[in-house]
Amino acid sequence: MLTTEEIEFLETNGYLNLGQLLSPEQVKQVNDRLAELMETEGENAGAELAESKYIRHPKEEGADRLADLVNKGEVFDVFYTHPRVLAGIEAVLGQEIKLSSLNYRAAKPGKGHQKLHVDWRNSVAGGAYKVCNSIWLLDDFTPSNGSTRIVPKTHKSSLLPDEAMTDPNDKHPDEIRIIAPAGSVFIFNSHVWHGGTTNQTNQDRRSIHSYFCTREQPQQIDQKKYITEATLQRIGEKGKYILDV
Ligand SMILES: O=C(O)CCC(=O)C(=O)O
Repeated sequence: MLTTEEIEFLETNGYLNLGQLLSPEQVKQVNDRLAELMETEGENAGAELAESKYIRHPKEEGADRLADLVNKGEVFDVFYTHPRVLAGIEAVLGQEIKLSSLNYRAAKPGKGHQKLHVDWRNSVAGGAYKVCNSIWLLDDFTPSNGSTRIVPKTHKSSLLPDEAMTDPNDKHPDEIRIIAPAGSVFIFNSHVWHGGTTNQTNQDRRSIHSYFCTREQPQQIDQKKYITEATLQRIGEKGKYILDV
């Protein structure tokens, strides 16, 4: 599913561009469904994150969030079953993986900046990685619309950004941006230093994070708690395994 060069690139740099895995029609379908959900959930959008013990910052001023997309439409099944994505996650975490959460994040105009961070409490310089993300671009990511920043190779650092930088809000000299057309998917090792940037345009910058963990970890969203009969009927044994339901 991944070439040797792709696996090596991911291992060395902590991220990998998997290319455009969604067609323009799929991107539109997904965006239409997300807009519908934002409308119907209103103030409650992202509420499942607040119910989780395993999310440190359930609310983010300046970003729209939706959570538990697993149970909000068939259109989201691909986000945790795509073979190239699973191969990328397995290249980082090993074979024993499961979905931790499937969430929407849109950086609002004028907002979206985050300090550089990792999604784990400490550095795991030895390479026993615990968590790995895939970010699905639902708009073209450009230098000005809040594209994600990553500091390549820092998944191997023994320091976290808070420890290594005077101010992790600052631009890092080695940081790169995820710049690619809508429909593209990037794997990033969640132990690599990364963060959102300010969206300087007047339109939302939309994405879905399909976030995985090793099998012994608790999930950010307890999939057993939220799983619906409709999802169970649809996703087959492989889907159930990935969700751990
Ligand atoms: O959406 C992005 O650009 C990155 C978001 C992120 O790193 C986070 O929410 O922890």
